[in-house]
Amino acid sequence: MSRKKPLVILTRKLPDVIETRMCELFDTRLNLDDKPMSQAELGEAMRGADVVVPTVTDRIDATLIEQAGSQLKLIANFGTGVDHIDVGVATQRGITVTNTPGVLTEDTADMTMALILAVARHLVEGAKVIPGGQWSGWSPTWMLGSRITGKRLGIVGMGRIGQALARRARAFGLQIHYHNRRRVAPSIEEELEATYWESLDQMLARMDIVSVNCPHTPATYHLLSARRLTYLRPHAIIVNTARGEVIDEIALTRMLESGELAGAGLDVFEHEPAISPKLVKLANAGKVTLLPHMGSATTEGRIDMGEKVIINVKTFMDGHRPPDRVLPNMM
Ligand code: 8YV
Repeated sequence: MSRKKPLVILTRKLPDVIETRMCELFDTRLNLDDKPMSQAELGEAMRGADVVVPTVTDRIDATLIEQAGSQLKLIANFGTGVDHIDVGVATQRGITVTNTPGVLTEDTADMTMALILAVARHLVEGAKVIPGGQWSGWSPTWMLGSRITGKRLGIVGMGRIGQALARRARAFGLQIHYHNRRRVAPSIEEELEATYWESLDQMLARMDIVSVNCPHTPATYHLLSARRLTYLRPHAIIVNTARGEVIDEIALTRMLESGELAGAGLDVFEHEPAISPKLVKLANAGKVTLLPHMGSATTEGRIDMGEKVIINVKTFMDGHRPPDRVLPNMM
C-alpha cells in the first residue's frame, strides 16, 4: 500500500545532495532562488506543510505558529540555535521542534580561533595593505598586534563549541577559564586545565580574551550587559560566534569607540542582517573584525546539518522520536 509522502517545505536553498535526497524521500518543496521568505510566505508555508525546515533567517514566532495548519507536526530546523523559533508555543500546539547539534562544533570552533587571531594580530587590516598598493616595506614598529600565547581566554558557555575552542586554544598556549551554568566534569576540566568561575563578573575582570559560546535564550539575553562589559580591562578583546543578542551591542560599540576595549571579532549581530554603521566604522578603522555569520559555513558542515534534518524528519514520519528533539525547558 502506498502512503502519501509528507509535504516538506524548505525555506532556503540547501546543499544539492540534501535537496535531492529529500526529494526522494518526501514531497519536498525547494526554494531554488534562496530568497528569504517574508512572514506572509512563511505563514503560507506553515498553513500547507506537514514539515517546515527553517533556518536562522526565519522568524517562526507565536503568531505564525498559532496560524499554522493542523497538519503541521514538525519544525525541523537546519541549524543548532533555535532562538528564532517559539519552541514553547510550538510544543503547546503539539508541533515537534528539532535542530542539528554536534555537526557544526569543530567548524564554529575553528572560526572562533580564527577571529581571536585575526583581531589580536590585525589580520584583516594587514591583508588589505598589499592589494591596496600601500606597502612600502617592513618596519619594526608597524602593524604590531598582541601575542596570544600565555594570555588568558575566558569562555562564556562551555558546551560542545566552548570545549572544542578550549582544545584549540590550549594548543596556542592560552590559559583556559570558563563560566557556564553548570560546572563541567572534572575529567574535562583536567584535560583542558580549565579554571571554572561561578561569577561571570569575576572572570571577565581577569581575562585578556573573552569568547561567547553559549546559546541565546531568555536567560542569556544581554548576559554581557553594559554593566558587565565594564569589568573587561582596556587591553581585552572579545569574540562572538554564538548569537549577537548575548552581548549588549550598543554598549560594546561605545566601549570600542572610547578605547575601553582593545578590539572585537564578531560573526553574529543583535539585529542580523542589519549591522550598526558604528560597527562598520570601527571595522574600517581596524578596531573590529566583522564576519557575516560564517561560523558553520563549510561544505561538509552544511551537508552534515542537512543529513541531520533528513534523519529527524524521516524518524518522525516513521512514528519514532526524532534524535534531536528540542524541548522548551532546554531553552
Ligand atoms: C547556522 C548557527 O549556519 O546552527 C546555528 O545555530 O548559528 C549557524 O552556524 C545557522 O543557524 C543555520 O540556520
